[in-house]
Amino acid sequence: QAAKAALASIDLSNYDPEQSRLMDERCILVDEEDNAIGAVDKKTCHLMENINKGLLHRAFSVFIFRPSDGKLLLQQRAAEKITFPDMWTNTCCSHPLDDFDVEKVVENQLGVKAAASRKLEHELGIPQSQTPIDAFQYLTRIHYLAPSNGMWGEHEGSSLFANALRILIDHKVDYILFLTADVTVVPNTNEIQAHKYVNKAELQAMFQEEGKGSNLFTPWFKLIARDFLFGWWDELYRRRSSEGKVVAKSL
Ligand code: DMA
Ligand code: MN
Repeated sequence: QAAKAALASIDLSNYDPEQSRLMDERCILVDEEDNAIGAVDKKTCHLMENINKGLLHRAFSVFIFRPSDGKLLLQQRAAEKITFPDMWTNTCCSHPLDDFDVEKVVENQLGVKAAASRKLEHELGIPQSQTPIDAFQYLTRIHYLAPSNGMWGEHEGSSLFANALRILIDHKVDYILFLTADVTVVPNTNEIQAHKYVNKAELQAMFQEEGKGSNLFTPWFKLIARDFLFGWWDELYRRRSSEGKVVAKSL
């Protein structure tokens, strides 16, 4: 009831019609232990009023690495995006949907992997044949929380969320997925305005340029990069050099 009232108060008519339509997608609501407890549309999930009441949903962040040189594929979000427009970020982020039975499967993280394959095609035009479900490597889950006062909060999560992070206007359990694959990118310009491959040094340089130019990054990507990504990336390079192929460390 309160959620409905909050929802009614937000008018999306000034936003891009396609992105407004996508706000009706139904995300999977979860409890603090990541058990599915219901479903609600994406708009409701991202309203601060509801987040402050503890509403939590399931999401994923994919990182694609190119086998030949281990570079990471970044995307720059389209100006049309309602949340975090124009920002550079990891290869693809979105949510497994309650609308599809396969995306609700918890075993072996099949649901989020299926959603990742679907959204890589939707956002970057990567054929799903290039992103088979069993090629994704699941690393960990991260608990993001948006605190009510808009400032960074202190960690107080359960043991499942020992590595909890907090970002603004979001409250989600985010599954981190790696994929090492050669992919064909045909951008959906309603979703992304640019993409590029970077190595660690190039990404560090982009972070250092931030603020001076247009290299603004999403908050979750900065936090994942700061706390996890560079370590995982090292591991990926180390294994590549010792085994002759790129694989990510499974945590
Ligand atoms: C949301 O991604 C998910 C995370 C982990 C930030 P998004 O804003 O790109 O959602 P969508 O692709 O559904 O628009
Ligand atoms: Mn997305």
